[in-house]
Amino acid sequence: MTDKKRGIHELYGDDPVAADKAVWGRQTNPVTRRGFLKGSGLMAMSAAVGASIPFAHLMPGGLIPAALAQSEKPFTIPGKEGLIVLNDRPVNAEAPAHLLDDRITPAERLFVRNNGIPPVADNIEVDPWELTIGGESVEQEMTLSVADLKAKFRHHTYQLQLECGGNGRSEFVPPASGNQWTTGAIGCPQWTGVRLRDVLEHVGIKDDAVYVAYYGADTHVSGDPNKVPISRGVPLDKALEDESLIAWAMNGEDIPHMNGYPLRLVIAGWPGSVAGKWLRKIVVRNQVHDGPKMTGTSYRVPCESVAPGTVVPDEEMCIIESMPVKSLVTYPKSGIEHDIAAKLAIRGHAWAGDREVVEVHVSIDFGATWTKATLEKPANRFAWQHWQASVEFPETGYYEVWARATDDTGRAQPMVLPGWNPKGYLNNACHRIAVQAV
Ligand SMILES: Nc1nc2c(c(=O)[nH]1)N[C@H]1C(S)=C(S)[C@@H](COP(=O)(O)O)O[C@H]1N2
Ligand SMILES: [Mo]
Repeated sequence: MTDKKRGIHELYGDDPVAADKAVWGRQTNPVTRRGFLKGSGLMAMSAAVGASIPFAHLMPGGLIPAALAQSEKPFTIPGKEGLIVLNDRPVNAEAPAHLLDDRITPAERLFVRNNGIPPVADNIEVDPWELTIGGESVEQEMTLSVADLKAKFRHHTYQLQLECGGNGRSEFVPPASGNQWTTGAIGCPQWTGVRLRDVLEHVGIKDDAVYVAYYGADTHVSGDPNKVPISRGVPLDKALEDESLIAWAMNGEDIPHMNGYPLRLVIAGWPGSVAGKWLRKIVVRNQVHDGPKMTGTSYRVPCESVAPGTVVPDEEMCIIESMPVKSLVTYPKSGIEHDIAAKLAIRGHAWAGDREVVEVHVSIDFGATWTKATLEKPANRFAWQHWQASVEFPETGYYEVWARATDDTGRAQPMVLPGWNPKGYLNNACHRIAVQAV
């Protein structure tokens, strides 16, 4: 063992993402054959070849393992073709920006963020699937089947954005541990279900209720049945909004297994981590919920901004609420060649958590000048908004197209990385794509 390799084990122990970064550089790359050209994560590579790689530290960066070069098997999650797999235990996969071009995100392109091991797909039966509503602030605990939910309450369909709080994490310096999301942990499908509010009113909640949280059917990666991978919640006001749903359908079909089949919460505009998948239990609390990933540094940022790398005491960390204003360029794909004689049509989406986006601008000169894009209204509150613009390149050469959205409070996306925080949340820096004008 070289000193470097030994050091990595001592430093990072069982944290595969941190170890990957140390061995292979900042970016944990996709588990695709193409990804290996760029040097994939050590854990992911081991999983892909089916064994640990003792001499991994001697492998040239970017080498395609022969086992894979000879295999025809693509490394994809069934039903999620095209997504870039960041990690496989638990499974985490994101969409490259150009695959998010649809106005309504198709099931295939919706990212997957698992904190634990999902219930086995073949063992899930919808009929006996039950949801219990309990906690110290319900009048009386109640259990409802999916059929009860469908029969007893009015159905609602909304297009709602879902974005992981850690989307964009890969850019933070000093780096933050966790999934190294680039820009693809966002999607905006259409969800159908019943209002959380209607169900809570039916069950009856006490006057002291302040928080509503979830438990899912997934299990802890350690295999310990007494451990819960994640259980988060939102203040009562957010839970009672019209668009806060207990959903059984996405884009008119069953929710995909990896996205929470057969039942999940959708609470839009806040970190995706409040939207419980494989929903088994809802608890109404008389205090801020204290489940796993609600406390410490999880889904929290320093209440006051800090210098990069600062160690922040837990009591100075605040729970993330609305996600910040953000946008994506979804067409064209980054890296294209474009004929200088023609204008280039560009488009994408913009969103701002609980708020609305009022303007999107684009720049082809590294932010020196900006052109206003055409921006549509959202399909409904908490849906992303589509924008388009057209640009002309003055001469041949390398350009970047930058997009910048502004919300209805006047806040715009920063052009460089926003406030550093220990876990790398809320990176809403402008999205950039490369264009070669030829
Ligand atoms: N039961 C359960 N719910 C969960 C999670 C999980 O690991 N288990 N992950 C959360 C996180 S961190 C995010 S960002 C979203 C991701 O939803 P998706 O995988 O459908 O994209 O689900 C949330 N709900
Ligand atoms: Mo997340």
